[in-house]
Amino acid sequence: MSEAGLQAARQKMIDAGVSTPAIEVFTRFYHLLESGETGVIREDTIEPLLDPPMLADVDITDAEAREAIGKTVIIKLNGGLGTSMGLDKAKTLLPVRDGMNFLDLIVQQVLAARERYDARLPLLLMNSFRTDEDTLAHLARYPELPVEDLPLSFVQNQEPKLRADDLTPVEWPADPSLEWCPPGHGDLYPALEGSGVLDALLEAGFRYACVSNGDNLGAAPNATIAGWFARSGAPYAAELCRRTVNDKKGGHLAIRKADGQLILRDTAQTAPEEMDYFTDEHRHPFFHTNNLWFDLQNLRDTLVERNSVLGLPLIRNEKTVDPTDSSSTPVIQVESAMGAAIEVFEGATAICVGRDRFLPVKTTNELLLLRSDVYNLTDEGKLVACTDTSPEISLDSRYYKTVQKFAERIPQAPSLRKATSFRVEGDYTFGTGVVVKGDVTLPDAGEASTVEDGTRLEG
Ligand code: UPG
Repeated sequence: MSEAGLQAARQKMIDAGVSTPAIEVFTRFYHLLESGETGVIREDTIEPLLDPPMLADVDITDAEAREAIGKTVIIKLNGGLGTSMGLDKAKTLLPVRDGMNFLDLIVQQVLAARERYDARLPLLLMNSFRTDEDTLAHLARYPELPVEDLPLSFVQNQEPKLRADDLTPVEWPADPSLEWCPPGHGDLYPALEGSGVLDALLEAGFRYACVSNGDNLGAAPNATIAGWFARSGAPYAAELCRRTVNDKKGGHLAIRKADGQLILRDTAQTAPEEMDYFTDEHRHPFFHTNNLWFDLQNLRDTLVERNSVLGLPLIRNEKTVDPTDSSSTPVIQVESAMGAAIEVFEGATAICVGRDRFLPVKTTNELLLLRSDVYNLTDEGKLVACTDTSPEISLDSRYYKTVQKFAERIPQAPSLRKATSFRVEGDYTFGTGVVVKGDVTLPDAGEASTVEDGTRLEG
């Protein structure tokens, strides 16, 4: 039955024009799924990673840094739609500061680094079929951005969602587009290869890639890390940050007991009853930022040697075919994380960087912080924190979860520089010039209320 399922899925991908590397990667995952593999990494099979090298200890000459950044390409993951914030287009099109969105700030960072280091430094976006058009339309306002003949984007693959009961490709005539899903950001490697971009970069003389999430404005081009990576000779490196009590989401690296291999464990690979270990910042003190470096030549050699299949661990994602309808057909989406490549490159390493390299926007809580005076925007497009610790923000998800509701109620961010925590419970609309100091909670008044212009909230 499932052999027929695999053939049907492969045929569906061939008919849709999906590239051969992506079909081969999918096929391997399909076999793993069939064999009962869940992808879960148990706590008793790993040791915590406790002593990664520190960026602060790195001593690189200016010449080394310049040489390495001169051979680097910046890649941003931009396939996601920001659905958790109610968006139906690329999250990077969302305005962040002074009328500029994530893309504008990313471009500003890249152009500034080009000038500072006299580097070619191409910017490449990994888009999905949903984000490519809008993103490229926006980038058209930067005619100076393209480098030589390199494209500004490549589009990631799509794969069939599989029926949970018999692993055949699901059929959903009501909306056939829902029969497909993106294979997660582990698709970066087959997408780079299948699109021809990997070869184009090597031909143009580039050697290193720095990849990061499009919604992480902290991951600006960094010549010191490029220099460290080049000097290390490692095929691959992950940037980590020291964890705080608020860092509950995202993955962490660990050492596999069986063979001493450094591996990534993401949330989706953790059993629900072991989430307490996963989120314990004392047990696993560093988290994985998803800022990665790899050697393009080594990647290409490895892909050729392994017939396009890197062999990343499987992430088995159980959903329903229509994510908005929990009674629709249950499906399995086979996915992988790009950071899991740490276990497939021999000699892969990691480095602990400053918190300034990790400024993700997953929720409107984080968007509020970036829009506030906690951060200064430099003319190189970087957001620099002007406080030692950021206030903890918690906006009532009933009224602020989607960007639309959030923007209606908080058109201008209050001053949060002197705040330690800011909780909003209930439906408040904020005027201009509001200042928050100390620990402030606005309790649910049971009705829509207004915080008048210039109000000082002190706790
Ligand atoms: N994305 C794609 N294509 C996909 C899936 C995601 O481009 O098929 C993009 C998405 O737009 C976003 C980025 O990938 O910019 C990251 O995705 P997201 O879902 O926000 O993060 P997670 O996959 O949950 O976690 C990643 C790493 C994890 C790390 C965390 C840091 O897997 O190890 O701790 O990022 O934010």
